[in-house]
Amino acid sequence: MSSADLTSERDLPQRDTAGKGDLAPERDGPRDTGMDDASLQRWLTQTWRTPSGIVGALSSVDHKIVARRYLITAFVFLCLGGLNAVAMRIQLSGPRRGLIGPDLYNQLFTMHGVTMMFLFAVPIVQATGIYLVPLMVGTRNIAFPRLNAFSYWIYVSGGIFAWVSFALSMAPDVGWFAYVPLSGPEFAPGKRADVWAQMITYTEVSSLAVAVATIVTVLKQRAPGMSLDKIPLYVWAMLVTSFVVVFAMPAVMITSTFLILDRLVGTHIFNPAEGGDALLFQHLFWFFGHPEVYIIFLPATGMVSAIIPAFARRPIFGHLGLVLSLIAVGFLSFGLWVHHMFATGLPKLGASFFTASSMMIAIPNGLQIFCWLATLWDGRPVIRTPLLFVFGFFFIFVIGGLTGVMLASVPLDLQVHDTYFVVAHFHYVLIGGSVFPLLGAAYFWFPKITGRMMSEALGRLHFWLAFIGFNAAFFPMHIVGLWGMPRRVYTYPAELGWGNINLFITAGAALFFLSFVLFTFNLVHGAMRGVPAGDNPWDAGTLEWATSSPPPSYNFARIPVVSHVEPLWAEREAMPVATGLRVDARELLISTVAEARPDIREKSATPSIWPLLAAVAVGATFLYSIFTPWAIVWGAVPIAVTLIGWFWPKGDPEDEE
Ligand code: HEM
Ligand SMILES: [Cu+2]
Repeated sequence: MSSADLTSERDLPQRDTAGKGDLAPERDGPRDTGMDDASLQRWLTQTWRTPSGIVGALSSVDHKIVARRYLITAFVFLCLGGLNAVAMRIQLSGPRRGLIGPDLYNQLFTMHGVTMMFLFAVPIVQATGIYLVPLMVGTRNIAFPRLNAFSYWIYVSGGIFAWVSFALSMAPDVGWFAYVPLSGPEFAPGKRADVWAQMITYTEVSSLAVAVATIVTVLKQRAPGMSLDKIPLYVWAMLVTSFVVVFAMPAVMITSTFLILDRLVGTHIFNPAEGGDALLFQHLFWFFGHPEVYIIFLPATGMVSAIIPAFARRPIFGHLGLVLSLIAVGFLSFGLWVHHMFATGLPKLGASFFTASSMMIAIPNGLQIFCWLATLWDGRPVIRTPLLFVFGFFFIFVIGGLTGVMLASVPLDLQVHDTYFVVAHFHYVLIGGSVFPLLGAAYFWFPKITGRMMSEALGRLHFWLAFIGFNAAFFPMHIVGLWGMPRRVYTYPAELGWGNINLFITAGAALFFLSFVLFTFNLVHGAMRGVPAGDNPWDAGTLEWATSSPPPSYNFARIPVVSHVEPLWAEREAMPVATGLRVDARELLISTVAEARPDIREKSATPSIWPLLAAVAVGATFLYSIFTPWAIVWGAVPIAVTLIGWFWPKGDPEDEE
């Protein structure tokens, strides 16, 4: 094994965390220079282990453990949101069904939208990133591991908060975007809209935390040699997505905070009668809401860009073009929000501008599809389940994109606004653009997470059930939408003749749901009984496949040195490695932003229970704040206590004589 010893050229300084001035070399513990594999692994296992026991499990800061929890939780929310959808579809399967009344129906579609967008789609793409990004850039943990653990606790408690309120029949019933004045103090008495507002602000804290950790991991913790042009596309996608999160999420948090202020404190921010502005709500909301679609979609394109080369057996065509289109989509996604507001009567010039920009975003998206097809065309594709889901994505997403271009034209939008045509469009985009790639990614990276393979035969069956079920459920919605069936109605009269087609839609939805039952079986069966996978079952080229499956707590015994986009394809025999990190303390290699030259050695946080306690304090404060604004004052005390515990300076025992 060749080794680029970092210590030989220039000994990397260690960041002094205890504020004791320059560390004397003798206080610097053992380093992995020249150590044999067995003792190196023994040291690292000891240093990076998560403590045992229940408290140990709750204090874990290992990005893989946090990510696994995130993934499982998000999947549970997908199933819950899916159950809501099935309930709605049963009610709509024929005219004048008396199963679900209007009140419950309002809660059902609101909870469905809220769950899918805030508790499933965004968290699951971020969770995938938490798992994969540190492995793909060749580092031992994510940046800010305690913040990362904190974000999970925030997310799961926010989700439980929403679903408990649903169980208590207190769930929001104002739609996932909760427009004022419908959600304002006048038309939404009770606590429902408050639950919406606080739950959104609260869970988006977790999304921001993950975004910040991802950005720093990608920019500062890349393996030596992984300059900007050698970053895998999936990692690029997560980097761009994280920036979009950082700029978009605060907009929705401001919206929901303004709403709760109007409701609880009596401000009139959205009340035109008192000088406020109701349309401001929609502008703020959609300044987040449109980029939100890309927060879900960009990581999915990154997944597609990882799956295609692995199965086409060649590097991706147009790497640079794909990076540039990711960045372009990230930027452009902020310029389109008004296309959700065409029906509000905007000035003509403004509407034309947003029509043009909405159509423009089809260009970088088209370029991406072109590069993927070129890669497949030129390669020797082996068709396995992950690639099947990518094909499904092409088909469904292109239809969704076409109806999107249709909707970007104002006259058409005005006709079909608030009909099932729109419901069909956004499910084509969301499910085609995100759920199908995610399913492909699940089959693709499952072996890296569990060390076992999922069944290929069941995978194919799953794909066909999902593909047929999906199209049967959602394609006819375009048609009933054009016939005029409005969305968000709990029933319709028989005379309109919408009964048969709705029955067909419901059957399709049932088939689609069934495909997820099969998928769940395949997941559980694969995790317990699947064939052992080995390190690199697909013979793929990026760094996550360089370590064992599942990876050890320290990810890599020796930090790889990178000189290609697909280092494993370039260095078939032996990968060069960097040495020089301490083995008795959690040290990471920090590198320069552009060229990824090793720069400094830095400590990574140790396990701690404080992130969990801090999340409990923040959660209690938010929960209490739907009853009284004073909660913010009292809640500040426990939050401060837990943050002090979290950041309490602790000398590194190895550093002290
Ligand atoms: C089993 C699959 C699904 C079915 C059968 C389904 C069905 C439906 C139906 C019937 C509605 C319209 C309710 C109404 O307007 O009366 C709806 C709304 C919605 N769906 Fe889905 N859906 C599914 C999956 C998803 C997924 C995976 C997402 C997101 C990733 C999603 C996001 C939404 C959103 C945001 C709304 C709007 C909610 C609102 O109007 O407040 N759905 N869905
Ligand atoms: Cu949009």
